[in-house]
Amino acid sequence: MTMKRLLILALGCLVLASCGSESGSQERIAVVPRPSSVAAGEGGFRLEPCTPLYLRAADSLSCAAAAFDELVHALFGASLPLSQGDSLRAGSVALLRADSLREDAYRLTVEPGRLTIAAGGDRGAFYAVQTLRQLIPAGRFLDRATGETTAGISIPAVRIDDAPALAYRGLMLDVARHFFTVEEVKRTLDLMALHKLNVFHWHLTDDQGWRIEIRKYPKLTEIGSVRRRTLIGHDPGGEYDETCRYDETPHGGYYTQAEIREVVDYAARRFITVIPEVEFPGHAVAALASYPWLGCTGEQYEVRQTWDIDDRVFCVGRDTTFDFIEGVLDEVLELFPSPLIHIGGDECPDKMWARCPHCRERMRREGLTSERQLQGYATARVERYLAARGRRLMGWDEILDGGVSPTAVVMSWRGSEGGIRAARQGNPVVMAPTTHCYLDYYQTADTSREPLAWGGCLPLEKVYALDPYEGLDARERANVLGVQANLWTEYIADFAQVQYMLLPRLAAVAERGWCPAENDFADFRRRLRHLTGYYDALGYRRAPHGTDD
Ligand code: TNX
Repeated sequence: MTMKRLLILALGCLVLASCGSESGSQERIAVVPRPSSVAAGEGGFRLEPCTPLYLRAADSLSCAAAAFDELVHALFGASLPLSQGDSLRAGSVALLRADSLREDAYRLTVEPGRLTIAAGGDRGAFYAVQTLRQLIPAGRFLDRATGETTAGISIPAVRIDDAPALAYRGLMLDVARHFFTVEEVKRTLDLMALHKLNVFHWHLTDDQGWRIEIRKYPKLTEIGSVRRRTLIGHDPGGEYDETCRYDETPHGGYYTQAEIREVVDYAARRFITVIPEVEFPGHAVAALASYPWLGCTGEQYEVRQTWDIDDRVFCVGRDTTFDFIEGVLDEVLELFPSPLIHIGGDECPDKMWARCPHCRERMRREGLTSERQLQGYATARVERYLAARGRRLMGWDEILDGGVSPTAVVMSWRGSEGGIRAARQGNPVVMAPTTHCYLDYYQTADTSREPLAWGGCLPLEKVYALDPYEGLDARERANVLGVQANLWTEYIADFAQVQYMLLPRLAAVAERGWCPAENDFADFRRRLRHLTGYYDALGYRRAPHGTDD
C-alpha cells in the first residue's frame, strides 16, 4: 500500500469516527427501561442555563416540572428562566399535557430548535424527565458535583414514544431484619424513580423488629423495635447452639408516624405508591415480645435474634388478636393512602395453633377440619375489615393455601406457580419469584469475594429472563398486575450493601415490568452499561457483575 493510500484510509477513519460521535445518537440513546419506540434524528438540542422553560399552569404537571428543575439544578446549579408570554419560543424546553396520551404515557421530542415533553398527565411527564436524564452524558452530573462549571449540554435529536406495559412495578425493602433510616429510604425511592418503578412495598414488621409507630400499642416500638443481639453468619436453621456467634450490639429503630407521612409524600411526588406490609399471622415474634397476650401461650418472648421461620405466631383463636390487628390497621390506613394493604401471610407454622385451646375452639365453631384452614379464616377476616374501609388485601402466595377470596391480590414468591394458579382462578397477581426476583441472593457463582448473602445465585441475566406471563393465556395474563424485586435484609446490615445488592439487577426487574415483551439481553446490557454511569455519577454503590465483566 502506498503512502498516499494509507493517508486516505487514515483520513477516512478519522471522518467516520467523528461522524460517529457527532451524530452518534444511536449510541448515546441508551435508555433503561427500554422505551416503546425510539427514532433518532439529526443533530441535537443545546440545553443552556439560559434556555427558556415553557409551562402552562392549567396543564398541572407540577411534579414533573419539579423533577425537571431538580435535573437542571444538578447540571447548572440554577433553574431555567420561565418563558414569558404564552407562545412557544424557538430554542425553549416545553412541558405540555397532551390529552390524546394515556396518563402515564409521554412523547419526548428533541429537535435542534426545541425540546418538547408531551404527556398524558403529570406521571407521564415525570417519566419523560427520567428518560431525558439518560440522554445527558452521566459525566455532566459529575462535573457539577466536583465543582466544575457546566456550560451548555448537547442532547441528541430523537423522538421517543413511551408508556409502561405493566401497571405495577415494585421493589420491596425489608426494614425489619435491619433498619434503614428515612434518608436511606428516600435514596431508595430516588433509585426507584430513576428506573420508573412505581410501587414501594415497605416490609415494616417481622420476628426481628417492629418498625412502625402505632399510638394505640406503644410497646410495639418501645419493646418490639429493638433486638438485644444479632446472629453472626448464616442461620443454621433451628439448631442454635454454642457454636453460634452473636454481635452483642442491640439493633433497633422505627419510624414515627410523622416520618412515615414524610416518606409517603416523598414517594407520591415521584409517582410511587407505598404499600405497607404488616405481617399477620406469622413472622410475629417482635409483636408477641411486646404484648405476650397476642400469642397462644402468653409466654414472654424476646425480639428474635436469629433468622429463619419461627413457630411463635399470632393466636388466631382469641378475638383480642383481631382487635389488635384491626387497631393497628386503623392507624396504618390513616398513614397510607394505598388501595392495597399487604398483610404478609408467608411462612406461618400452625404448630402452636394445634396445641391451643382457643384455636381448637375456633376451628370447631367455624367448622374447620385442619389447622391450616385457620390461616384462611384469619386472612378472610382481615380482608373483610379492609374491604369495609375501601382497601384490598394483598398477601404472599401462602394465602392461597388456606382458601382465598377472588379479590385478594397474591404476591407469588415461591416460584411462579402460586401466581399462575392465582391468575388462573381470577385473582390479581404480582410476580416476585425467588428464581428471578430475590435480590438478596448472590449475583455471581464465585461467592468467595462477595459479601455474605442469603445464598442461591441470581445473576443479572437470570433476573432479565423473568417472564411475568409464563404459563398464562391471554385472558389470564390480564390478571398479572406486574412484577417486583424483593430485598430481604437478614445479611444486609447497611445501606451501602443495599445498593450493592440492588444495582444493577433492579434495572432488569424494572425493564421486565416496563416492557415484558422485550428480551434482547445483549441490547439491555449495552443500555445498562450507560446507566451504570449514572449510578456512579449519582453516588450509588453497585456490583460490577453483569456489566463490567
Ligand atoms: C423467605 S419471601 C421469606 C423471608 C426471608 C426470605 C429470604 C417471604 C415471603 N418470606 O422471610 O427473608 O425468604 O430470602
